[in-house]
Amino acid sequence: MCSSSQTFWPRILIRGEKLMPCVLLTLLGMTLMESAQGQHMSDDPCSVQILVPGLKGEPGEKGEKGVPGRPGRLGPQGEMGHPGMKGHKGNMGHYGKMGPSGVKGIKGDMGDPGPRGLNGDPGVPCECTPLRKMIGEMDILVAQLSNELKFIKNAVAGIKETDSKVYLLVKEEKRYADAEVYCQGRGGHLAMPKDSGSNRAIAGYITEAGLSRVYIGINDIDREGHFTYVDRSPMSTFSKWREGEPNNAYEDEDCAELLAAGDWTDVSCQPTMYFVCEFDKDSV
Ligand SMILES: [Ca+2]
Ligand SMILES: [Ca+2]
Repeated sequence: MCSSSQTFWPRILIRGEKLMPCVLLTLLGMTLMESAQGQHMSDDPCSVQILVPGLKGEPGEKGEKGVPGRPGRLGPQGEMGHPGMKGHKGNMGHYGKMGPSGVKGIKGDMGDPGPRGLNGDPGVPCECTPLRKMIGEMDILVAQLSNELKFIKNAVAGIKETDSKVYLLVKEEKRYADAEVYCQGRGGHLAMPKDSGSNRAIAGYITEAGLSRVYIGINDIDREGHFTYVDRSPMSTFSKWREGEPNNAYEDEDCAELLAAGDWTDVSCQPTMYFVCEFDKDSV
């Protein structure tokens, strides 16, 4: 087995330089053990290959500075830095799409008149004069018919009659003279009550209509204080003056009104009020 100790050295050297201190320690240990235990070494020289640490030696001299090491691993990501300064304003971008239509605006002022147009073609001569005359006559007829229709409506609405008279309440406010003209235009006069029966009929008429007074056909226009009927017939047997009337108040009362109660009073002829016409039954 001692022959193996002679091949031991080359094998250890092949493993590398790091084994050299161990080999040296081994040789040192062998030397020490050979001096102390020479008998054992001679019996089994191969067993001393076991590396046994020796006593700690004296510190060696400081070696020279080694070569720089390799770069270390990549470090962790750093924190976000502070914002930099504001950059310059960029160039203007492209125009966007057209937006939706807005609300309709307020109508503007009228514009200036345009230029005068060309003259039109000459018209066809027509016989217009007779037509215009006919149209004018028709307008007059329509106006008359309208008045007649109003009169008939009034009559149908509630005409009053006695044995010999027909009374019509006209709900159109007129002055005394105009009221008489109206009644005459229809063949009558303002109402002339010549007895209590007719006076009561007229008074009931205006009461039913909800009125308080109407003109009747009595006046002293021709001679102050001398009352006659509007057809100039004398007041001979019947009168229905209210107590204290006629009084010619303000020296301006020459016409007469009939109150709803049936009494008469003299009043001015100028105020406008409703009135009652009378017609002879023979003429209606
Ligand atoms: Ca009078
Ligand atoms: Ca009076």
